Parts: sequence; C-alpha cells; structure tokens
Amino acid sequence: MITPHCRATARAIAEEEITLCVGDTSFLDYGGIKKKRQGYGPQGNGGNGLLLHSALAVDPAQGQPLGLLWQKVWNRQHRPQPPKKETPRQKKKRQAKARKASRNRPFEQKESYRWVEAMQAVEKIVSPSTRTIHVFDREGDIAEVFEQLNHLRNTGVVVRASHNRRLEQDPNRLWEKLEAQRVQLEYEIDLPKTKDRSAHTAKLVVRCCLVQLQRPTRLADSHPLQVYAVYATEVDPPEDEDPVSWMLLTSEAVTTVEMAQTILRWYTYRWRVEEYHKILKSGTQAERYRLAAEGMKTLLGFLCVTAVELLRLTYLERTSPQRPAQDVVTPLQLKVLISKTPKVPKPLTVSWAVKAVARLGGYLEHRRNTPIGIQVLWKGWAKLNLLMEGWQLATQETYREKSGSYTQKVGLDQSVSIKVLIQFRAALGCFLALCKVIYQPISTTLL
Ligand SMILES: [Mn+2]
Repeated sequence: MITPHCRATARAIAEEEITLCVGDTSFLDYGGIKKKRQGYGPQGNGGNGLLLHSALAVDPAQGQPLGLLWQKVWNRQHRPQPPKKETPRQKKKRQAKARKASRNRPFEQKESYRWVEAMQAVEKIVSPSTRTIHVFDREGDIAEVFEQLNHLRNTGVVVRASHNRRLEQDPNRLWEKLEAQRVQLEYEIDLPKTKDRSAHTAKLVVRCCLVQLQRPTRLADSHPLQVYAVYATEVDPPEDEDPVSWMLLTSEAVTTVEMAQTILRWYTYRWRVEEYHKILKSGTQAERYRLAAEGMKTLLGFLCVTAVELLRLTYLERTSPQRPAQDVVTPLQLKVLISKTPKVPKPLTVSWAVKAVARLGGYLEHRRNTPIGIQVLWKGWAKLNLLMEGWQLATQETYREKSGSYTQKVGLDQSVSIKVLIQFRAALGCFLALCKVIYQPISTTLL
C-alpha cells in the first residue's frame, strides 16, 4: 500500500552519501473489536491487535525525518486454548514442546526476522551510491543483524546492545571489555523526554573499541561478527533518574572521537520513529477505527503516509524554516492558507506555512516561546483538509453550473482523492473476485 511513498523517499535521498534509517515496532490495539477478529491477533498479554514495524529515513546531519522506506503490518496467531483439566506435568510438557518448536522454526518465520527484512528491503530500493545506516534499539540486538552486514553492500547499523555477549578469543564479555577501556571523550548531549526520563542535557563519558562478537552456534559457519562498540554513561544524572547508559554496536569505523560522537548523536535520532508511531495513534487515531483486519491494513497505508508527512513538517519548521513554502504544501493548500492569513508575508516560507497550519489548529502565536507541537499541527492539518474539501466543492459547483456535469472534476486533492482511492480499491477487489469466479471454471476445463 505504501510502496509508492517508499519509492518517493528513496528517490529523494538518491543523491545523499549517507542516510539513516531508524526502525521500531509498535502495537496497534483493537481490543474494542468484539466481532471481525479474524486477521487480528494477541499482543503482549493477550489483547487483540496488529503489529507495525516501520523503517523511517532520517537525515544524518540534523535528524530531519524524510519519509518511510519500508513498513510491515502483521498479526500474531491466536494460540489454541490449553486443555481444561491439565496436570502441572502435562502443562510443563506442552510448554517445553512449544519452546522446542519455536527454536526450530526457520529464522525467516520468526518475528525477529523483521529487523533483517528491513535491512534487505531498504537496500533494494535505495540508490547504490547511498549508504543506509539502520538505527535499532535493544530489540534489534540479534546476531543475524550483524551477520547480515556481510551480505549487504551499502548497509550499516547502529544497534543498542541488549546482551552481554561473549567475545571471540577474549575472556571478557562485552561490558567488561568496554569498562576496562580508558575514557576517550567527555561531552554533553541533549536528550528528549521519554517515559523513563525528563528532557535534559546529559554529561556523558564515552569509551570505545573494536570487538569481535562470538557467533551463536546456529551461525557458526558465518564470517566473524566484527563491530565497533561505543559505550556512553552519564555522570551526575538529574535527581531520582537512572543515569543514561548506552552500549552501541556499529558497523561504522569509530577511529576518532568525532565519529564516536556522531554515532551517539545518530542514536538519539531513533526517537523520531517513536514520535511517528505516536502521531499515528494520537494524531491520525489509527486505533479508533472498527474495520475488518484487511480493510484496516489498507487504511493504515493512508494514515501512515499522513502521519509521516506531519512529522516531516514539524521538523522542517525547526531545521529549514526558510525554504519555500511550496516544498511542503500543495498549490491548493497554499491557496487556502493564504486566504486564511490576515497578513501574507513575502516570500512564503516553510516557517510561515507550518505556522499557518498550526494556527488553524489553535496555535497561539503570541506565545512565541513554545515551539509548534505535533498535536496542534495535526488539528490544523485536519482542518485544512476540511477547508480544502469545501473549496473544491465550491469550485465544482460553479463548474457544474457551466457544464451540467459532475463527472469532470477539477482540482482533486488529498482528502478527496483518498476517498476515491478507497472506493477504487473496493471496486478492484470485487472485480478481482469476479475474475476468479469466471476464470476458475475456464482454467479447469482447459486443464
Ligand atoms: Mn522498540
């Protein structure tokens, strides 16, 4: 569904030497759906929903989100109910059997395959002259991710380590090895707010070195897994907060302190993908719908593109406010925004356009100190779409008076075209189903 959007992102970064691709998985909860459960599945402790894994391109210099490069939506399978009168021994036996079955499943069928799948899929669509560096959190610390680097030409990673891995030909494990290194760098970094900590400037001490991770037995035949480790720990954290402690593993050569600093900065950009998932849920309200799973997966394609566009807009206002407004809004959106602005400045910049959208969403301009937030931008965006629809309806009305026909519509834009597309997909579905019905008897007679 979002393939055209991913291709457009890839085209936009084709000239870049390096692009970051930040990845993360999010649960979409549809627990309120009592019927139409088919196609949804459990998540965490039961529940009913979908899983969404996103790979978001981010510019390495300023952390500007650029668009999605890959996305996957899936659902877990409901487990069969355990037999009612089960003895503890039978239960143990059943669980051991399930564990063994999941161990023996090929990697491609496991959920963790998504991290490697993202690396492969992105390398396929990004230009061969661009190096893509994936940024993963601790969930992405799986040996297959590092192993995959041996098979891809233009792909690198920055992964936060989760396991205190053994090292090849070294009695120390990863953490011990890094703690034994001297401090190479002390510096300060701005950290965004997360659920575990407040937004603050952290003072970090950084150690780094080259390590060779021991291969798990399932990868015994593969090339050595050689990566650089960058270990940053916070000194004097804010009161009542745990100090930041990041063990980052990267394919990129960390031979200077500047590079170590760059790797740490890149890791902070991983937060963009979390923000994107947040917009998808709180802004476009992706969990509010009550559709059958197939329809929901299709609709998600639209919501995702809208959400990522909003994220891009929010950051463009901060990273390149002076670019022309035409870069972020369509001609029709521009017309509506100009009509809604009392004093139109010249030239029209990104900063003006984003503020104009935010103002529609209730942004108070006299409070200049507060940066434009995602919430207010989302509200403004929704209102802008409504205004555009009105604008289009009005222009169509005059058109109809002249020609007496509805069929030739003028000025189709986003909100209207989304509806048309959904209808088109439904029609296409019917058509394909019909084709199947007609085609099957023919093919059986032919055989
Ligand atoms: Mn995660």
